[in-house]
Amino acid sequence: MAFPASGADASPIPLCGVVEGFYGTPWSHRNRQDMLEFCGDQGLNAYIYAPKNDPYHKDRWREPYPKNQQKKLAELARTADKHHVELIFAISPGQDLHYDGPEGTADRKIMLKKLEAVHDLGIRRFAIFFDDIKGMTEKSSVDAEDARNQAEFINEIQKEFRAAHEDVPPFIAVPTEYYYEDMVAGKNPKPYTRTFSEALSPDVTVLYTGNGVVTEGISDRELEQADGLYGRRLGVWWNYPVTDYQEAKLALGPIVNLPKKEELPALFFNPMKHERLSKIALATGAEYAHDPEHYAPEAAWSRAIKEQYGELAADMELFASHSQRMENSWAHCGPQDAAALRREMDDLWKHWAAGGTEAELDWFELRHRFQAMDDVAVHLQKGLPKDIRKECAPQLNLFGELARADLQALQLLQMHRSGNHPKEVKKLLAKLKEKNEKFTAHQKTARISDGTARDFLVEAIGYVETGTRKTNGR
Ligand code: 14T
Repeated sequence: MAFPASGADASPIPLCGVVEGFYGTPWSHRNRQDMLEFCGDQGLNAYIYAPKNDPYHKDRWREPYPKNQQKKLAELARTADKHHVELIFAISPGQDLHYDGPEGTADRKIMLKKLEAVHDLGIRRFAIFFDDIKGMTEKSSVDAEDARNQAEFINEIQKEFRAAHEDVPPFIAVPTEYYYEDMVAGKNPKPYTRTFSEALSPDVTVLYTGNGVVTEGISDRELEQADGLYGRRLGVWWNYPVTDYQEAKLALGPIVNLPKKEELPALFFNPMKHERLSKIALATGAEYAHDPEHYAPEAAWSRAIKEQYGELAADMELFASHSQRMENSWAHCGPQDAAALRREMDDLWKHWAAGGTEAELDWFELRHRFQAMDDVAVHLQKGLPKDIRKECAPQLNLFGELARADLQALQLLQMHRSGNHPKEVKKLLAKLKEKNEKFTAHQKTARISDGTARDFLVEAIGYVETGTRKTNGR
């Protein structure tokens, strides 16, 4: 859906867009140009340039951009302008910034010079980030003194820089304690957060990521609570569809569970290294931003895929429905993978042991589903534009392989049930166990359909081996 970037129908969230803030391979110049145009089309009005692996953004922040990169940044600024998107330059000096003495004075000068050079390229808004500071791991946490230093640094830089440039709006900041659970001890703010929030100039927009780094959502109540803690309205840095902590998986679902009523001063989505595939979630994020209260994630998601995939939309919907959930020991976000298929699998297991028509119908239903997955994998492999196919090749390949393995697992169940071919059952069982091990071994490269198509194979093997259903904890 296309929204106007300004005017009566514009987003109620004043600054809303993308933060290129992920670890790993940064987007290419072409990716960025393309994303700026996409933001403009979607009515997203801001783009924060903050690639963790751009040395001039973080590790070597003091050094000026080389000529060829200056040229590219200037080009991005022009593209942003053309599409009514505000390009925001972020810098992450935290890991080795000096605050006191001559070194502190020198670093403030260096920072002003660096921002000046970026301003010269046509960029007008700036952000200073203190998240994930190297060296903090030794100290394990930040304290009130760190907070005062950082806040006063931002205040001073902002004051001097804005005094020299009327056209520069207030800064954006990310603190070191940037998620709620890290900001509090019990109900009270920890020393860092208390001092940072009090010392930082009130016109600076602070971004936080919700209760954790990557979480299920932010309710109105939770946002209100975080705002209360900070003594200002916090903006949100939303870590979906980013996948830098588990690159084997693609986050192709909609944005879900953001506040409905509370007003956000700013909202930025951190995407995947896969620029094209990030657009599904980002388009839903744009819909959310334009009407948070009435946002309907699934409908927005279907619309986004229709708009972006045309004739391949139905195929892409099925593939994407199997790749939405991001989860590991500390990250939990996005809708379950293929929830409808999971229900059908549960139906089969409910009926299978007893047999009868119901079990048979469930079996045929599943065969139809797995067959459709196989077809979709073939269609997409043939039909997707090359740049998109490249972004999802391992997962698309796995999708087809899982479908075919699950079809064989259905075959196994049927043969096992009939009792007519014990030898063949044994052979097929061994073959499928081998496949299963292969999928597990390749989990670092590709994951899809977690808890659903990926698990059917495991469940069927378990059933045939033990006569009961292995449920994988479900
Ligand atoms: F600045 C923050 F809001 C933020 O989210 N920082 C990073 C971000 O660059 C990264 O893309 C994102 C997802 O991995 O999470 C933050 O980085 C972390 C944080 C962790 F606690 C990476 C790993 C962690 F264990």
